[in-house]
Amino acid sequence: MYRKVLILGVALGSLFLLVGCSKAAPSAGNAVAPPASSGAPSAGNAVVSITMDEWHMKPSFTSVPAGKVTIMAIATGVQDHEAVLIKSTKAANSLVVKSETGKVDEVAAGETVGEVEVEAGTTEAGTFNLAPGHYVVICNLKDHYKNGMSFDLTVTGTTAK
Ligand SMILES: [Cu+2]
Repeated sequence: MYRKVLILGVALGSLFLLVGCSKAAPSAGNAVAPPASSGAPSAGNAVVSITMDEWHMKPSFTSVPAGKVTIMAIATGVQDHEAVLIKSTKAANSLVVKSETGKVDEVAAGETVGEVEVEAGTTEAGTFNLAPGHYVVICNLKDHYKNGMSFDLTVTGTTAK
Protein backbone atom coordinates (compact mmCIF):
# COMPACT_ATOMS: atom_id res chain seq x y z
CA MET A 1 0.00 0.00 0.00
CA TYR A 2 1.40 3.31 -1.10
CA ARG A 3 0.50 6.53 0.37
CA LYS A 4 1.65 9.32 -1.77
CA VAL A 5 2.17 12.50 0.03
CA LEU A 6 2.01 15.50 -2.07
CA ILE A 7 3.66 18.44 -0.67
CA LEU A 8 2.17 21.40 -2.25
CA GLY A 9 4.70 24.09 -2.27
CA VAL A 10 2.92 27.30 -2.62
CA ALA A 11 5.40 29.93 -3.39
CA LEU A 12 4.17 32.97 -1.72
CA GLY A 13 7.63 34.25 -1.14
CA SER A 14 7.40 37.09 -3.54
CA LEU A 15 4.05 38.36 -2.55
CA PHE A 16 4.46 41.78 -1.19
CA LEU A 17 1.63 43.85 -0.03
CA LEU A 18 2.20 47.38 -1.02
CA VAL A 19 0.28 49.04 1.67
CA GLY A 20 0.17 52.77 1.52
CA CYS A 21 2.57 54.04 4.08
CA SER A 22 0.10 56.23 5.83
CA LYS A 23 -3.53 55.82 6.45
CA ALA A 24 -3.55 59.35 7.71
CA ALA A 25 -6.43 58.80 10.02
CA PRO A 26 -7.65 62.24 10.90
CA SER A 27 -8.41 63.01 14.45
CA ALA A 28 -11.58 64.92 15.02
CA GLY A 29 -11.12 68.48 16.04
CA ASN A 30 -7.63 68.66 14.66
CA ALA A 31 -8.01 70.34 11.34
CA VAL A 32 -4.54 71.80 11.32
CA ALA A 33 -2.03 70.26 8.99
CA PRO A 34 0.85 68.66 10.83
CA PRO A 35 4.11 70.54 10.64
CA ALA A 36 6.44 69.36 7.94
CA SER A 37 9.33 69.19 10.35
CA SER A 38 9.19 65.46 10.91
CA GLY A 39 8.98 63.04 8.05
CA ALA A 40 9.21 65.82 5.52
CA PRO A 41 8.64 64.61 1.99
CA SER A 42 11.73 64.17 -0.11
CA ALA A 43 12.23 65.69 -3.53
CA GLY A 44 11.00 63.60 -6.42
CA ASN A 45 8.59 61.37 -4.57
CA ALA A 46 6.62 63.53 -2.21
CA VAL A 47 3.17 62.32 -1.30
CA VAL A 48 0.50 64.65 -0.06
CA SER A 49 -2.45 62.73 1.30
CA ILE A 50 -5.60 64.76 1.62
CA THR A 51 -8.38 63.55 3.83
CA MET A 52 -11.66 64.93 2.58
CA ASP A 53 -15.08 65.01 4.10
CA GLU A 54 -17.90 67.51 4.39
CA TRP A 55 -16.43 70.11 4.34
CA HIS A 56 -12.75 69.81 4.98
CA MET A 57 -9.52 69.08 3.18
CA LYS A 58 -6.84 67.98 5.59
CA PRO A 59 -3.47 67.69 3.86
CA SER A 60 -0.59 65.72 5.31
CA PHE A 61 1.76 68.44 4.04
CA THR A 62 1.30 72.01 2.86
CA SER A 63 4.85 72.35 1.57
CA VAL A 64 6.66 69.89 -0.69
CA PRO A 65 9.82 69.94 -2.78
CA ALA A 66 9.56 70.51 -6.51
CA GLY A 67 9.45 67.47 -8.77
CA LYS A 68 7.07 64.57 -8.80
CA VAL A 69 4.34 65.00 -6.23
CA THR A 70 1.63 62.43 -5.67
CA ILE A 71 -1.72 63.75 -4.54
CA MET A 72 -3.61 61.07 -2.68
CA ALA A 73 -7.26 61.91 -2.19
CA ILE A 74 -9.00 60.06 0.61
CA ALA A 75 -12.75 60.58 0.77
CA THR A 76 -13.92 59.66 4.22
CA GLY A 77 -17.28 61.38 4.11
CA VAL A 78 -20.55 60.59 2.38
CA GLN A 79 -19.99 62.59 -0.79
CA ASP A 80 -17.67 62.36 -3.75
CA HIS A 81 -14.92 64.97 -3.85
CA GLU A 82 -12.00 66.07 -5.94
CA ALA A 83 -8.67 67.73 -5.46
CA VAL A 84 -7.97 70.26 -8.20
CA LEU A 85 -4.42 71.54 -8.26
CA ILE A 86 -4.04 75.09 -9.53
CA LYS A 87 -0.84 77.10 -9.77
CA SER A 88 -1.97 80.45 -8.51
CA THR A 89 -0.76 83.68 -7.03
CA LYS A 90 -3.98 83.94 -5.04
CA ALA A 91 -4.59 82.61 -1.57
CA ALA A 92 -6.70 79.47 -1.40
CA ASN A 93 -9.43 81.28 0.50
CA SER A 94 -9.65 84.21 -1.89
CA LEU A 95 -10.73 82.63 -5.15
CA VAL A 96 -13.64 83.88 -7.20
CA VAL A 97 -16.75 81.69 -7.19
CA LYS A 98 -19.13 81.91 -10.11
CA SER A 99 -22.56 82.39 -8.63
CA GLU A 100 -24.31 80.59 -11.48
CA THR A 101 -22.33 77.40 -11.01
CA GLY A 102 -21.25 77.49 -7.40
CA LYS A 103 -17.76 76.68 -8.61
CA VAL A 104 -14.45 78.49 -8.58
CA ASP A 105 -13.47 80.14 -11.84
CA GLU A 106 -10.39 78.01 -12.42
CA VAL A 107 -9.17 80.13 -15.32
CA ALA A 108 -9.28 83.24 -13.17
CA ALA A 109 -7.61 81.39 -10.32
CA GLY A 110 -4.54 80.44 -12.30
CA GLU A 111 -3.21 77.49 -14.24
CA THR A 112 -4.89 74.18 -13.51
CA VAL A 113 -2.24 71.48 -13.32
CA GLY A 114 -4.50 68.51 -12.81
CA GLU A 115 -7.03 66.93 -10.56
CA VAL A 116 -7.82 63.75 -8.69
CA GLU A 117 -11.46 62.74 -8.45
CA VAL A 118 -12.50 60.42 -5.67
CA GLU A 119 -15.75 58.68 -4.86
CA ALA A 120 -17.08 58.62 -1.33
CA GLY A 121 -15.35 56.00 0.77
CA THR A 122 -12.47 55.46 -1.64
CA THR A 123 -8.94 56.66 -2.26
CA GLU A 124 -7.50 57.86 -5.55
CA ALA A 125 -4.11 59.23 -6.44
CA GLY A 126 -2.44 61.13 -9.21
CA THR A 127 1.16 62.18 -9.71
CA PHE A 128 2.12 65.55 -11.07
CA ASN A 129 5.43 67.17 -11.94
CA LEU A 130 5.37 70.41 -10.02
CA ALA A 131 7.54 73.46 -10.52
CA PRO A 132 8.31 75.62 -7.51
CA GLY A 133 5.69 78.14 -6.60
CA HIS A 134 2.40 78.68 -4.88
CA TYR A 135 -0.53 76.41 -5.57
CA VAL A 136 -4.06 76.12 -4.33
CA VAL A 137 -5.83 72.82 -3.96
CA ILE A 138 -9.61 72.99 -4.07
CA CYS A 139 -12.60 70.75 -4.36
CA ASN A 140 -14.50 72.34 -7.20
CA LEU A 141 -17.73 70.41 -7.11
CA LYS A 142 -20.74 72.68 -6.75
CA ASP A 143 -20.56 74.67 -3.51
CA HIS A 144 -17.78 72.52 -2.05
CA TYR A 145 -15.18 75.27 -2.25
CA LYS A 146 -17.31 77.85 -0.55
CA ASN A 147 -18.09 75.35 2.15
CA GLY A 148 -14.41 75.33 2.99
CA MET A 149 -12.70 72.74 0.83
CA SER A 150 -9.38 74.30 -0.10
CA PHE A 151 -5.83 74.83 1.10
CA ASP A 152 -2.59 76.46 0.04
CA LEU A 153 0.29 74.29 -1.15
CA THR A 154 3.82 75.60 -1.46
CA VAL A 155 6.26 73.87 -3.77
CA THR A 156 9.80 74.68 -2.76
CA GLY A 157 13.20 74.51 -4.36
CA THR A 158 14.49 74.91 -7.83
CA THR A 159 12.88 73.61 -10.97
CA ALA A 160 13.17 69.86 -11.25
CA LYS A 161 13.45 68.03 -14.52
CU1 LIG B 1 -15.83 68.20 -2.27
